[in-house]
Parts: sequence; C-alpha cells; structure tokens
Amino acid sequence: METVCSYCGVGCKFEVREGGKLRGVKSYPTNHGGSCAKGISLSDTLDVNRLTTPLMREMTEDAFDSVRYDEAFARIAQAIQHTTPDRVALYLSGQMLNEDYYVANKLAKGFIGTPHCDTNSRTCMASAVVGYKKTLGVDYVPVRMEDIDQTNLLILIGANPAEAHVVLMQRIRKARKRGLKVVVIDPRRTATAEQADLYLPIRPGRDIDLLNALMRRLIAEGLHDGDYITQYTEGFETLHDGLLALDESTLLDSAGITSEDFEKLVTLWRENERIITGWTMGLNQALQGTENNLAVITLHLLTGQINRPGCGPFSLTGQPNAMGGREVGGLATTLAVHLDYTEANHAKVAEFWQTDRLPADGGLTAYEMLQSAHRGELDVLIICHTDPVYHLPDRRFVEEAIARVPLVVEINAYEGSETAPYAHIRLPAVPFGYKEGTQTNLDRTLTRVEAFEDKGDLLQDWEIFARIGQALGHEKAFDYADTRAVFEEYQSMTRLSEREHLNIFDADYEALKTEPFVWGEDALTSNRFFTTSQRAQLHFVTTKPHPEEPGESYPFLLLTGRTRDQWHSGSKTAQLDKLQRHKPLRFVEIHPGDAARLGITEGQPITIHSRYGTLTTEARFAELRPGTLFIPISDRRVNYLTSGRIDPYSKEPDYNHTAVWIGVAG
Ligand SMILES: Nc1nc2c(c(=O)[nH]1)N[C@H]1C(S)=C(S)[C@@H](COP(=O)(O)OP(=O)(O)OC[C@H]3O[C@@H](n4cnc5c(=O)[nH]c(N)nc54)[C@H](O)[C@@H]3O)O[C@H]1N2
Ligand SMILES: Nc1nc2c(c(=O)[nH]1)N[C@H]1C(S)=C(S)[C@@H](COP(=O)(O)OP(=O)(O)OC[C@H]3O[C@@H](n4cnc5c(=O)[nH]c(N)nc54)[C@H](O)[C@@H]3O)O[C@H]1N2
Ligand code: SF4
Ligand SMILES: [Mo]
Repeated sequence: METVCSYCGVGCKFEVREGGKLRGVKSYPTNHGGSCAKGISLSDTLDVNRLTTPLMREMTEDAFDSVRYDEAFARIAQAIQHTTPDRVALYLSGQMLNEDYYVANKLAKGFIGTPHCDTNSRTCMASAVVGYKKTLGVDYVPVRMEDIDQTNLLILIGANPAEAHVVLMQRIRKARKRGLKVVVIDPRRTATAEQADLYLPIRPGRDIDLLNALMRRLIAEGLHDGDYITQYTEGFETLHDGLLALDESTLLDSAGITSEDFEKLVTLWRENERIITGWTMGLNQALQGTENNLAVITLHLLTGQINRPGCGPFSLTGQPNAMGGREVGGLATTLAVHLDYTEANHAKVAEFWQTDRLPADGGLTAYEMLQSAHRGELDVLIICHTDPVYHLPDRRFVEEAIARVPLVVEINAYEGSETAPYAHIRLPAVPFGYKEGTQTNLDRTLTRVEAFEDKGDLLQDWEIFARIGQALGHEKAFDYADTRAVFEEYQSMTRLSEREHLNIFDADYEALKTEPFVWGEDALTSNRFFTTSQRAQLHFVTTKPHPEEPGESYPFLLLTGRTRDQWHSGSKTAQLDKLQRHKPLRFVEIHPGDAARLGITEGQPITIHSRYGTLTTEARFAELRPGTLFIPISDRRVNYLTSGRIDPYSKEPDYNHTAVWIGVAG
C-alpha cells in the first residue's frame, strides 16, 4: 500500500511496509524515493499523545466530561441554531484533506450560512494567492518541481528549503551537480544559503528594493522581453517610469546589499536562459506580503521568464494540502472551488448545493476572526486541525479574544494544543495512518492518502463536519456513503469554474492510489491570463515605512521560522526523542558581534521583549544579519512576541518584522 506524507507541501509518496514502516516511492514524481527524518517517522506518531474521547464542559474553568460524539454534535447544533450565522466561524487548516475541506466549507457557507470560514493558510499562503490573482488573474502556481531539473538559475528569496522543504532541497542539490546556479536572499545565512552560489544577506522587509533595483537594471540594459510585454501584459509604462525614477544605490543601501553582490546577481540573470524564483514565508508573512509577491511575479513577466519549461515565479506552499484548501475554496475570500463571490457564482453554487443560505459576500479572515471575538461578536468558533492560540500573532490578544467566545470547539487528533485550554468541546479525529482522502502538493499534484490502520469508532475530520450538518437537520446534504463519495461530489463541483482550468473532474479516485494527477497543466501555456483583458498585469510597488522599524527602545528585529525536524507546535514531532537531535526546540539566534557588545555568552538565558510580550530562552550564536534575532516556531511561546499587524490585501500576519530588545535574564 502507498500513501503520502502529511507534513510539508512537497508531498512525498510513501510505501507502507511491514509493521507500518514508511519508505519513499522511487517512481513517484514528487520525491523519487526521497524522504526526510520527520516524514519517515510519521509511523511512530500514530498513537503517541492521541486524543481519543470526545470531551465536553460548560465553562473553561470546569473539568471535562467524556461524552459520545452525538451529545457533542447536539450541543454544537443547538448553539448554532440559537444564534445568527454571522456569529459563527470555522477555522480550518491547510493540513486537512480535500474531502475534509470540502465538507467543512459546504457546511459553513452552504448550510450554516456563515461567510466566516477561513484557514491557517491565511497565515501562510494568502499573500501568494492575492499576488497570483492580481497578476495572472487566478490563484495558479505556474511552475512544477520538475522545472528545477530544467532551469539554469534558481533564486530563493525568503525561503529555507534545506529545513522546510527537505526533499525539494535534495532535488536542488542534484540539479546543482548538473550546473544549476542558486542564489539565496535571506537575512540569515541558512543551511540553504550555505549551498548557494551567491548569498545576499538582505535587510528584513526590503526585498522590494532589491527586486526594483534588479528590474530597473534589466530594463536599462534592455534585458526585459519587449515582445512578451507587448503581446501578453499590461502596465509596462507605469512600471518602466516608476522604476527609472528610482536610484539604484539608494535601493541597494536600503536593502543592505553591496553593489559587488548586486553586480553578481545581475550577471547571473544576464547569463542564464531559464530562471525560477522560489519564495515562501520570508516574503509572504509581511505587512507588504502581497506587494512582495507582486514584485517577484512582475519580474518574471517583465522578462518573459514564465510559462516555459524551467522558468517562472514559484511560490512554495508550506502545508501538505494548503493548495487543496485553496482549490476547494476554504478561504473566507472565496465561495467555493476557485469561485469568488459574484452574483453568477452565487447562483451556480446555490444550485449545486441545493441551498438558499449562501452568504452574500466574503467573511472574516483568520486573525480578523479573533479580532471579532475580542469585540464579543462571535458565539461559536469551530477549530479543526490547527492551533490558533499557538500560531496567531500577538498571543496575549488572541488569548483574551478566544476566552470571550461562548462555545469553542476544537477538533484535534492529539492532546496538548495551546488552544485546548480555551475549548468547551474537544472532538477527536483520526490522524494520518487512519484517515483516507486526497491532498494536493505545492505543484498541483493530487495524491491519494490511504489508511493503513483501522480507525475503529473514531471519525475522520470530514465525518465530524458531516455529522454536525446532519445534527443541524441537513440530513441529505451531508449523507455521504464514504470518502470517495465526497471526493466525487467535489470533483463535479470543479466543473462550475468557467475556464475549466481546475480540471480535478478529470481525476479518478481509485487511480490516484498509484497515479498522480496534476490539475491545470494547460491553464496558462498560451499566455492567455484570467484577467478581464486576458493579459497579465505588471505592478509597480515600492517599500513603505514600517511601523516596527528598530530604534533606540527596540533595537533588534525578530525573525521567526522553521527547523528541519520539527513540525510547527510539535504535537507529533516534539514527542519523538530522535527528532530532538538536530536542533533543540527552544533557542534564540544572535549574531556573535551583537552578543559580544551586550556581554552575552553562548547558552546564556536572555529575555526578549517586544511591545506585545516577553520570552526567555537560550542564546545561540549564528550567522544572521547584525541587528536581527531568530526564534524557531518550535518554541510554542514565540507569538507572545509578534505583532498583530496584517497585510491589508491578503490579511496575512507580519510575523517576521517585530522590533524587540534584549534583557539579560537574572
Ligand atoms: N521542518 C519543517 N518544515 C516545514 C514546516 C515546519 O513546521 N517544519 N512548515 C511548513 C510550512 S506550513 C511552511 S509555510 C513552510 C515555510 O517554509 P520557509 O518559508 O522556507 O520556512 P521559514 O523557516 O519560515 O523561512 C523563511 C525564511 O525567510 C527568511 N526571512 C525572514 N524575513 C525575511 C525578509 O524580510 N526577506 C527575506 N528575503 N527573507 C526573510 C527567514 O530568515 C527564513 O530563513 O515550511 C513548511 N515546511
Ligand atoms: N511566529 C510565527 N508564527 C507562525 C508562523 C511563523 O513562521 N512564525 N507560521 C505560520 C504558518 S505558515 C502556519 S502554516 C501556522 C501553523 O500553525 P498550526 O496549524 O497551529 O500548527 P500545527 O502544529 O501544525 O497544528 C496542527 C494541529 O493539528 C493537529 N492534528 C494532527 N493531525 C490531525 C488530524 O488528522 N485531524 C485533526 N483535526 N487534527 C490533527 C495537531 O495535533 C496540531 O494541534 O503557523 C503560523 N504561525
Ligand atoms: S520533505 Fe516534506 S513531504 Fe517529504 S517527507 Fe519531508 S516533510 Fe514529508
Ligand atoms: Mo505555513
């Protein structure tokens, strides 16, 4: 039997061997047999620290009572029926399978009638979604992993695949042996940067300046693609005039990049025929996250480095099914299956689901839900497969907010989330190993998830949502024989999108067990885009002043991110001793020069203070830009420090740019 890894967006295919041991499948295109330490040890996490009984209590001060699922569903249904739809919210996750997402989205928007159904992908991929929509007219990643094998130059900006997309990094390493050149742009000299041909230690939040300097130079040297621009794009004049009015050395100063390093970047661009730019949280999680995305995608349109093999702007999706969640329509800004809230789409979806309860317009996004809760505007919050108290920024605010919701329901497979203390009802779902369905990886590849253990009486996530739907009286709409029936209903819904680019309807649930299915392969090959004019939109953006600019009181900038063997809050990975060997769960990286100046020694406990909270942890010396610090998100307390600012377009939190000061712990 084969299944797929439930951690990152690479989507490695595993063979399940004797005793549940996993091994990478050699013939599968996503991983060619590759795997990483945390993925391969998934089979050791199946029964560690599991939540196995539904639990309920009146008040969060009370102890939980064990109950039957049905008792919990009845209470949830009653609470929903006793309030108005706009006071009910669902908080989903890019780790849910397509079928889980489909049923949850149908329940929220179709039958409860609330638009407030969003996902933790808002904290992750939302800036890329908006970036692609504003440029290409559709949320579509126009690059595949196999393009890495054909490209000549890979620019990684704000991404650390050596720790976050390990098997993709293995592929990059192989391609380097064949001559691929790699540029890494990151304030930290990461494990990825160690393997680069050129490393540019950017000042955090100044990527647009560097990208503008590059675009400006490419235009000045005539290295833009005039034919491509004329035939397929709009907005060149504004971009051209805007860029030429900027001054190169001012841009480079602002970005903290030397002119020598910049010349090397320009030379690499000039000398290489096929170029891919890959990016992740270093660009997305920013107050200007959307604009960061616009700059990268515009760079590729400007030079015609798109829609050809080995070229393109390649947003690297983080979670295993964050792509799938976007396709299903799980974000509050979409209605369903790549359909935005328009009158025509509204009618189609109402007809498809046979409902008259659809909300008129988009709803609250992830962090906005908590802002709304803080104002006392939410009565029911259902959270599935994610831990918002851990992962949302400005945690003190989030804790206050969630404590004001009269009914918090947490659906989790494991014990010990940071959200659990705020829950009134906790429902167990079966995790990887016990559940089946499909998920879509970072390059649009759908793979079947297979169960290799018996789930007994426990439910999968989608079954929980379906049973809540039935408890609300929508027996027929949520009467599915099995997971396949959910997938097939979802498939037929993908026919509703006008251009039929989301051709998941062509996949086959059985065949997906062994054959990958890649949706949208032909969507943009003719360079006809999904904008009204069918032309791609070039955008001119500039860096804006940042409210957390370091100064006298808060002289450092805090960066946060991943370590190789831990998965976020570590509900599974932190349970396994063997995954603690690479890096500890808690530390703060500091530049040795900064440490010396403050008299800090390696291993010393130091206290980091931001405007929002404090955290004490051990100092570790590392090569990162002086004036920056790095705390891994395996330290569950990290978001006591981060600011609650969000990008105005994508609503994605600005996790990577909080000003802090350091106190030496007494
Ligand atoms: N091991 C492991 N792998 C994971 C995950 C995990 O928890 N553990 N999570 C998955 C998920 S959900 C995601 S979203 C991905 C994230 O994948 P990545 O984004 O590659 O991972 P991060 O560690 O967040 O790295 C972001 C990088 O951006 C840099 N950075 C910060 N600010 C800036 C800036 O202003 N400009 C630039 N250029 N760079 C900046 C940081 O120094 C950091 O090296 O990883 C996925 N893979
Ligand atoms: N400071 C800072 N904060 C960040 C980030 C950052 O870079 N810096 N990154 C952000 C990003 S990109 C992301 S994606 C988020 C991630 O943040 P979260 O999504 O909160 O992190 P996880 O630990 O992956 O949470 C997944 C939860 O699902 C549970 N679970 C596991 N399997 C199942 C299952 O089958 N069913 C159910 N129902 N539950 C299950 C796990 O026990 C766990 O509690 O964090 C965000 N927060
Ligand atoms: S690279 Fe990602 S998908 Fe592959 S085994 Fe590791 S965590 Fe799983
Ligand atoms: Mo993410």
